Amino acid sequence: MEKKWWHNKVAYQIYPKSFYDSNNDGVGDLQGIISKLDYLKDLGVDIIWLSPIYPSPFADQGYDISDYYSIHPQFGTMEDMDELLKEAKKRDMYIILDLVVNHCSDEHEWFDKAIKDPEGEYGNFFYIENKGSKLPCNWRSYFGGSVWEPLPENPDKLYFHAFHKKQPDLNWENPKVREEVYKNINWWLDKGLGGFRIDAIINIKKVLPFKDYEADRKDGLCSIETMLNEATGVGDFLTEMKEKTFKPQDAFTVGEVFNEKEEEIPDFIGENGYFSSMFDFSTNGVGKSSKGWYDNKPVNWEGYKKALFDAQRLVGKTGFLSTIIENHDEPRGVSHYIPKEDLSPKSKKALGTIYFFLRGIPFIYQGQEIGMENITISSIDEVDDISARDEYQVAIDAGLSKEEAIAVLNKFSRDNARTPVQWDNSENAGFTKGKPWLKVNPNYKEINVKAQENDDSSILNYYKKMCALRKNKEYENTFVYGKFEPFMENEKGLISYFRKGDKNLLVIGNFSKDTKEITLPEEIKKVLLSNDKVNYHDNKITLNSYDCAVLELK
Ligand code: TEU
Repeated sequence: MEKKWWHNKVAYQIYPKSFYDSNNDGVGDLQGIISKLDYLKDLGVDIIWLSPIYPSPFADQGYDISDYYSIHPQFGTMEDMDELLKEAKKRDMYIILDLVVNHCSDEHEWFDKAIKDPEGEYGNFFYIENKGSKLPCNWRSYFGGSVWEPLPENPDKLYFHAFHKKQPDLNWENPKVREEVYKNINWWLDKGLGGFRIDAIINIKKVLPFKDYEADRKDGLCSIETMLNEATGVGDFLTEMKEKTFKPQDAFTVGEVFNEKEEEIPDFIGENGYFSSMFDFSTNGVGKSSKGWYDNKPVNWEGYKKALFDAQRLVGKTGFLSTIIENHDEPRGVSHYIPKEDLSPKSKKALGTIYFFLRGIPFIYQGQEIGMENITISSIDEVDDISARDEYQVAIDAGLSKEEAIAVLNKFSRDNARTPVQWDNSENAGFTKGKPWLKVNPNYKEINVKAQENDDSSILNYYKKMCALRKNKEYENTFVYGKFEPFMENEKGLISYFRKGDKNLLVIGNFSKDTKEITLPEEIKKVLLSNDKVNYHDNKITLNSYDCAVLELK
C-alpha cells in the first residue's frame, strides 16, 4: 500500500461550540482553539477535525450552513481561521473541516433564490416537487416527520430534506451543484486545510423518481435508510469529487458513511477509494433499533467485541478505518459501553486501549482524554439536541412515560457529547466566564483537565502514553500497517488482538468481573503499556477485572 502522510497520525475532534470560549459569550470559538493548540500537541494530536464553524442559524448546531465561504461571528473571523491554520502548521498539526454538502441551510442564498423562482436555475439546486394528492414519497426524516415540507411562498410546491426542515437537500444530480461544491472544497484546500470530514455523504444519492417503500411505523412513513439500501451510483459523484478536489491536493478525507454495502468498502477506502478513510461506526450500531432510541438494546462486551472485530476483518488491509469510541452525535463512550457500576479511571483506560491500537487512524473526541461522561437531565426543557427532542416524542408515542422518555435521552441524547469541555474546577469548568450555551456537567469538579495534568496515573496522561506508544518509531510501523488478528476471541469478557508486522504485539483487556489466567502463545518480551501493575511470568499473565495491557511478545 502506498504510504500516505495521514497513515501514522492521531486525530482529535473538536466541537467548537463547546471546546473553549475565549471571549466569554458562552460559546466556544477559534481563538479558544488556538489557545489550546499546545495542550493538544502535548497530548499527541496531529490532525484536528473541527465540526462546522460556518455561518448558520444553528437549527442543527451548524450542520445547516448558510455561507460556505465564511466563519460564523460567534466562532470568530476568517482572520482567526487563518491564524489557526498558521499556528497549527507551526506545530506540524493539520486542520480538517466538516464538509456538509448533502444539504445547506434554508437561509442560504441558493434557497432564497429557489423560493423566488422554483422553476429557475436555483430551483434545480434542490429537490422541489409539485404538491399532489399525496406526498412524492413516504420517507421519514432523520429528525422525524416527512422529508417533504411546503416551499415558502409557493403553496403548490414541496421541497425535500433528509434531516431538519431547515436543511434542504442539495440536488447532486445537477452538475451545477457539484461544481459549486468542488469550487468551495478547492477554495478551502488552497487556504491550507489538511482535508475534510465528509458529512452524511451517502445521502447525496437518492432513488429517483421518488417512490414509497413499505411503512415501518404507524405514521405511515419508512426509514430513509430503506431507500439508501437500494440506492446505487453514489460512487460516480464521489469519484468526480475526489478527482476534481482531494486527489490533486493530497488531502486527507474521512467519510461519515452509514449504510454502505460491504462489497463497496474497497471503492470507499481502498488504494484508489473515494476517501482516505471512513469512520468505524460498527460499535455505535450495536443494540440500535429502527423503532427509535427507546427500543435500543443494552450493549455488552461480547456485542462490542464482535462488532469491532468484524469491522477489522471486513476491512483488513483494504484500507484504513478511522476508529472512535464517541463523537458529537453519540453519547459519551465510557458511559455507553462501560456498565455504570464498573465506571472508573481504570475501566475508562481499558476501553481507550482496546480501540486505540486497532488497525486504523484513531480519533479522540474532545473530553474523551479525561474520561468525560454523560450528563443527567430531568426535563425535556433542558434538551437542545433536535434529534433527542424528536426521539423523546417517539418514546412518548410508543407509550413511555415522560420519566421513562427522559431516561432514554440520558442514555442516547447527542447533548451528552456536547456539554462544555471540563478544563478545571472553577465556575463553568473553566470553559467560559459567561453563561454557557449548554449546561456544564456538574461532575466537572472531579473530572477536569487541571486535576489530571500533573497526575501520572490520570486518564489524560494515559492517553498521552497511548499516543506516544503508537508513534514510537520502534513500534509505529506495526501499529499502522501491521495485521490485525483476534486472540482468544471466544473467551467471554476478554477483548484481545495481535498487531503483527515488524513486531509481534498483543493488546489485551479483561472486561469481565473475574480474574483471568491467560496463557499466551509466546513469552512476553516487554510490557509496553498497562493501566495497572501487570502480573506475568514467561507466557502466563494474570488479568484482574479491567486490567489491560499492550505487550511485545517474543
Ligand atoms: O450525521 C449524519 C447522521 O445520519 C447520523 O449521525 C444520525 O442520523 C444523526 O446524528 C441523528 O441522530 C451528520 C452529523 O454528524 C450530524 O451532527 C448532523 O445532524 C447530520 O449529519 C446532518 O448534517
